[in-house]
Order: sequence, then structure tokens, then C-alpha cells
Amino acid sequence: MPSWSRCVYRVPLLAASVSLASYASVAGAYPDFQRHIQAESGRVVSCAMCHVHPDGPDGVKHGQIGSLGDAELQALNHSRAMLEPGPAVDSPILNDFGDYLVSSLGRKRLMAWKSNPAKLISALNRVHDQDGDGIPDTRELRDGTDPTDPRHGDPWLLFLVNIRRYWFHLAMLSAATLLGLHSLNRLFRWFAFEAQRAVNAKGKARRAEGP
Ligand SMILES: [Ca+2]
Repeated sequence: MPSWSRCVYRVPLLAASVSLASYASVAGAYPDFQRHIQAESGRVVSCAMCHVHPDGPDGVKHGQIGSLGDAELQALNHSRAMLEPGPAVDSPILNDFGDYLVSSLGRKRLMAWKSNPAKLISALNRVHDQDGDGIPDTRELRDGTDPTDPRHGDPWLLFLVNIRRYWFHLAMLSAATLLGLHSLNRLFRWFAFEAQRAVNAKGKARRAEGP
């Protein structure tokens, strides 16, 4: 490819990169939700709740805008065009929950609700559970727990969910344990019975032999 062609080819990419770089501050400008969740839950919440990188999208590390290749920049632009709720989103800087937020609510609402972050939780589907741990996303946001980590959640809720989910396994485990204890008890009784019978037989033999 001639050198001028490469330049022509690179100009839009450069413009796009500059545009994205200038947009980076906007891309990371969702701390309003983060601050609201932290204030409501009393927990420290990182950007990893919605983004790939825990420090947010600004930077050159994995999942941050500075590390994206051409195809990922196109995917980023595509996801940013999702102003209204619609098809599934696959943004290179968002995790699955961030993609779900954009897909289900649209970026226009998310940007508008920065001034009223409480609307985010009230607008979410009340039964949607991103990580499938039995705790809905809305509750995880109120608790400040990670909606993408099934091991992270209110301990009491996770306990109750796991009891409901694995009650059959727990019942079988309890029954097997009781059966095992019962068998051991019978085994020990049999040993005791046989030992006593041996002692009795020995005593009887001695008495038969006489003094
Ligand atoms: Ca969950």
C-alpha cells in the first residue's frame, strides 16, 4: 500500500482514537452510581462492578480504552451507539453486567440518571440475576456486592439460597451420615457382644476344669 494511502487510512483511525481519548473521561464518568451504591451499602465498590478493569475504562491496561485494537474500538463505538434499550451489547470495556445495563436500559437513560443514581436500581428488572447466585441484581446493588460473582453476596442470603438449592443433596448427606453412624453403632455392639461371649466361654471352661 502506498505511503499516502496508509496516511489516508490512518487519519480516520487517528481521529477516532483522539475522539475516543477525549471521550475517555466521559466513558469513565459513571462514578455517580458508584458513589451512590457505596453510600447506600456502606461497602467499597470498584469499577469492576460494571467494567472489565477495576480501575475503570481510562488507561492502557487490559479492558481499558488505551489497550483496544481497531476491532475493539469499533465494538466500543457500536456499544456507545446503544442509546435506547435494544439487542445484546458486547463492549470491550464493560463486563457482562455492564453490557446488560446498556442493553436493558440504554445509554441515554444511564447518562441522564447520573444526577439521580437511585433511578438505576428502581429501573432494573427485579428478578434478573446476572451471576445466578439467587440474589437479584437490584439487591446486590443495594448491598454493594458484585453482581457478576456468585460467591459474593449477603452471607445470610447466600446461605438460604444454597439451602433451598441443595436441600436434596443435604438431606441425602444427612441420611447417609445417620445410616453410617447407625451401622457403626451396631458394629461396636457386635464387637462388645462377641468379646463378652468369649469372656463367658473362658470363665465357663475354667469352672469346668475345677480348682
Ligand atoms: Ca446475583
